[in-house]
Amino acid sequence: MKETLLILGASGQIGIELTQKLRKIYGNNNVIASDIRKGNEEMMSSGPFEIIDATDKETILSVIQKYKATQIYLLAAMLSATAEQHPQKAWHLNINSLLAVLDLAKEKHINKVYWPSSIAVFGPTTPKLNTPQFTVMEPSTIYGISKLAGEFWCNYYHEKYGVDIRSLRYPGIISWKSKPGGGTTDYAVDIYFKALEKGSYNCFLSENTRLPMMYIDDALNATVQLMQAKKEDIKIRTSYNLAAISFSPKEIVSEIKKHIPDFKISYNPDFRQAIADSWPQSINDDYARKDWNWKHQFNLSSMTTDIIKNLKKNLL
Ligand code: AKB
Repeated sequence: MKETLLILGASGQIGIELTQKLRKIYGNNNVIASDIRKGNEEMMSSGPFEIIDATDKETILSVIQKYKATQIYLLAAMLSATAEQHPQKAWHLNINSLLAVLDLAKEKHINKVYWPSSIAVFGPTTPKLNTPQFTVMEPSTIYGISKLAGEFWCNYYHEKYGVDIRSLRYPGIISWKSKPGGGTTDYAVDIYFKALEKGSYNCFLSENTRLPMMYIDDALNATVQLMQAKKEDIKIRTSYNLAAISFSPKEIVSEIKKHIPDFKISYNPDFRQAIADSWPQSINDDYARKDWNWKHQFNLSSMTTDIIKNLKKNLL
């Protein structure tokens, strides 16, 4: 069956790169990018683009019908740090977009849905090391609360209405083509840009704050692999734990110094420190590895080498 994919929130950090990857796999005209604002030059010129508010079910339906879309990737969301400043708006966007899409799947307008969850579903009472798939979940951020509620909406729609919804609990995603906005793990992207542009970085987390992270290439591969897996191999319909690497600001700094020996770092923790302190340090993703053969490729050292090589080409 020919698949046509609609991406909601395509102009965000993951959307920009996922859209290009999916266009390579499924063909440019079979991947409809959309966002509340225009995409970048490459996205707008390489395939169809529509302006969509991801909470507006009627507009989503009209675009599904226009292109005969069969699947939705819902990436629109307000991330942890911004959500703490705008709790009501964050809840509205994160939950109502999901409910709109789940309803469209229930009504059989589309046959498959991808929706990312996050390590933010865990909270201060969760075991911090090698955090299991099934464990205590008492998130203290509005972003985490919305993702946890969203996971159970996904599971409910799967159990009650047979909706084929698939989800991953992303750790912090590190990319160099596109920057994140409003997350707690964003420092690990900014630090590379600032290292090359200024030779120094003022970090908003303390030096020993360890968090689960992943290079964008691994995150994109995991997403495609999950969506292409056989239905019967997807055993978890809340969201899968997903892991690659864990590191602290201090560890990323020592890796960057191997390439830029004069790099200078200062630490000025702000309100994001409390968010980071409530999250796990490392994640156990055995279920993803067992159910659909997930494997990551990049460690801190190979990721740093790849990012610095690419940023040198593109920034300098
Ligand atoms: C954030 O920091 O809010 C996100 C996430 C871990 O989901 N990157």
